[in-house]
Amino acid sequence: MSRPNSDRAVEATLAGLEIETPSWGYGDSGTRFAVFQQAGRPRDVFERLDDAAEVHRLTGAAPAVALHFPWDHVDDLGALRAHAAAVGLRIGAVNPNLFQDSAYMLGSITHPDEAIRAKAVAHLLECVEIATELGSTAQSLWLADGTNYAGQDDLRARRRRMLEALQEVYATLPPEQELLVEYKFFEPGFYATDFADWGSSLLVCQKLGERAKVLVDMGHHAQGTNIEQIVAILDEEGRLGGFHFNNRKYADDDLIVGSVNPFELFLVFCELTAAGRPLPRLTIDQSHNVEPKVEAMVLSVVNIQEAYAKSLLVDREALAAYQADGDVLGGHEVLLDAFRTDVRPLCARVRAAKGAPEDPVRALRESRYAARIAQERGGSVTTAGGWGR
Ligand code: LRH
Ligand code: MN
Repeated sequence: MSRPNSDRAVEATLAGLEIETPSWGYGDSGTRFAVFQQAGRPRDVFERLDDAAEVHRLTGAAPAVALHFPWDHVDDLGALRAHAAAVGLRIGAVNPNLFQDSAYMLGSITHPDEAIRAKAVAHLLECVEIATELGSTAQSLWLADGTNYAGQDDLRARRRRMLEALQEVYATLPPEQELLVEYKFFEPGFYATDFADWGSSLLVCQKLGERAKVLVDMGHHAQGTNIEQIVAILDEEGRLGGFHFNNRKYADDDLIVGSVNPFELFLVFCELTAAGRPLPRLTIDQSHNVEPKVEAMVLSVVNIQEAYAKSLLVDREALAAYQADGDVLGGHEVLLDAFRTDVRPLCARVRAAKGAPEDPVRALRESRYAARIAQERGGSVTTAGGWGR
């Protein structure tokens, strides 16, 4: 099958790929059963930025870091912003945290108690300030809000409370910031989740304003959900604000993006590149419970680079022609042709042109970065967290 886009054109487009890695992907993470600490784990947000800078050095495609507050809290935000710049990074989306404070057991901005809602709004307003000081242009909001039993709360009243609170926050959003609303179909809510699906997020975004958009986390859908179709719909509505890339086999597993279903990731990028519009904010959101964290992040960026490169190889004219002819498998085979193309040499050339190693994972292993930071950062590793501890 012919190649519509020359490799040179694909390389030029691929060189523009910019991914945000999550500060929390470098630190301790685990399941409700245990959190296994790893040697060399970053001791603070500055060292998390150092690890993120190493991922950018090795891939040439990860120039930003998403932060989470209060996990990344520091007294001197100026020093944090300066450190990011010093290691060649910028601050990506700011993620508020309304899911750990005990006050939010029954909800945050959906809580029946007005005082609790006011506390939650205060945190959201603080995060808007933090983003301004850090030069961040996005609030990335995920609410754990939900209920566990039918009748536990009035589902409509919760939605009204949520909307009222978000309207108050949106009204303070400086023009350079957007609000990304992430949904998740369950957990920690096991009966109802207030932002359970793309529709519930989209409807609220449309009520808030133009700079409110939906964030799609790959692990937040029921089994069998067609995520690339959701991408197409949100993109057509101009409300596709961003992604949290990861992969799952069962639930919100937060595994390495593309490690379970690389074809799905490719199809998501086929939709992202279908309209020729600029890509939305692309953020990785993973928890590396047993795998080496920096290597996991490097492999994740490589998997995204390759999925994007393959989507840029799709013969769009042939695809449209087969679709117009009702040729059921013609279009599918056009996609398979691009998906089955080995884009590793192309991606290696793009990296080399940006001064990054052609094979980032091998370069990381040969650099013995993990051994060096384990040496430098010392620190005993104990099994922390989890039930009964
Ligand atoms: C919730 C979520 C959300 C983050 C958290 C770390 O499952 O995807 O995006 O705040 O993980
Ligand atoms: Mn997420």
